[in-house]
Amino acid sequence: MYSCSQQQSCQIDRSSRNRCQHCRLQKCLSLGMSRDAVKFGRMSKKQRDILLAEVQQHRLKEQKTEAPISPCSADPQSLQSPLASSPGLPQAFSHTSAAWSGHSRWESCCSLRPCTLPRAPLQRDPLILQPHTSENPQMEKTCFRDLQPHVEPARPSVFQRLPPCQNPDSYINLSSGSCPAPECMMSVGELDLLMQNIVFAHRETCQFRQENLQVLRWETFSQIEVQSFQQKPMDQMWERCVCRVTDAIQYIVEFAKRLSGFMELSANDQIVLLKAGAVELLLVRMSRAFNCHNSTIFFEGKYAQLEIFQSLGCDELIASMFDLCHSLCSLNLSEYEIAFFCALILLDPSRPWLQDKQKVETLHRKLELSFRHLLRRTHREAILSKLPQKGRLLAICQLHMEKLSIFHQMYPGIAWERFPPLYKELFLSEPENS
Ligand code: HC3
Repeated sequence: MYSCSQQQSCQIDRSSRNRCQHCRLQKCLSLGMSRDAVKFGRMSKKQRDILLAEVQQHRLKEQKTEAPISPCSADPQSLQSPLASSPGLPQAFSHTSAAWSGHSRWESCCSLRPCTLPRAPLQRDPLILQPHTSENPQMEKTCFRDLQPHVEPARPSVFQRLPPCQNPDSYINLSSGSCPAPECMMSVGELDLLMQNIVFAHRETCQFRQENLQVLRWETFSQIEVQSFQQKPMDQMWERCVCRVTDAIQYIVEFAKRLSGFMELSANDQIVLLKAGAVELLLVRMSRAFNCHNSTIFFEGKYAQLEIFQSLGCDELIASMFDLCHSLCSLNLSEYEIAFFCALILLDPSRPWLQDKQKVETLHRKLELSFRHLLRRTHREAILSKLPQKGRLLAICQLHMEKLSIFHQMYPGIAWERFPPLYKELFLSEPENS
């Protein structure tokens, strides 16, 4: 605690800054420095290094399961290797900011501040979500910002040579009759390059590494823990789940941003595709974190039985999500296949409100060719007819929207006041979200 011997109005500049600690502190705070920054500023380099090392150690412990978001590795074959973290990515994807501000891992997602997000996809500037970070005050001001693409744009000539070919019932076109063989349209090199892009994008943004999920898959909640979840008030459980879901969707946004061609779409089309595809991708990603032997899903550090979500009042929704996970798990999809399936769902040219449907069609067609090429090489073409149809994913998404709307009617105000901005932006309609 500092005090000022004058009238708390000392001039503070470079030469006089050490004369009055009270006024210096007040000036720092008034200029927007956080108390932590003020404190750290006063530490010696040695003290700061010790503290940073401690925080780093704490972070590593917390990251037991979480996959870092990292730059592309040169090894497309291995999805197993741990990757270094990427300096260019938003802090919300590391837990540094949570650690500094004293929040636990599970609190960090809700540190997103309210912000203005585009309500309608049309007529907006090119904006993409940036999560809030307490370390980067600039980021606090806006949620959607311009972003540079993470990947090289694909060569237009490759796209232009692809003929349109669509089957509305499936994410993958199975009618090979009207579609030329991939090799005729794209070189093997091009097909492989695209495959690498998809796989890297997935690997960098998958949130939890497969091997870590495997290690934890038998760690389930105890009966007492299950009961404690079940006794939680409905609104609290909703808020908690919505925060987790929003966290996962932020990783999906990052996945989209890395997909070749996505950042070259108009802002409108990026938003349309993300709004329409986010939950579908979440469902597919959910299957990675599902243990089909005991029907449990990874939730807040352990594997959760279906009953844990009882107080949400969404039994039918959760049951259909778990059912889908069972179906997907029975296909034994590799990380490559999951990556492709997600990319195909996201870049779906049949989404309503797309401005440049043709561009998305071309991207989708190219993805399809590359996916088929991979499946041919791995002798896995049989899975194509077994992947869930669009209608099944759509039905679950609609159920989610219905349940959200019921919750919103039951607890007017809660969704608006306590749900993260990204979730509101994606799932609450205009009048509710204004
Ligand atoms: C359990 C969960 C669905 C699965 C979500 C997963 C495991 C999906 C894969 C991501 O990489 C990680 C991840 C994070 C959050 C997990 C969700 C939290 C809550 C949700 C339940 C099924 C409840 C959903 C309820 C509601 C109404 C919000 O949709």
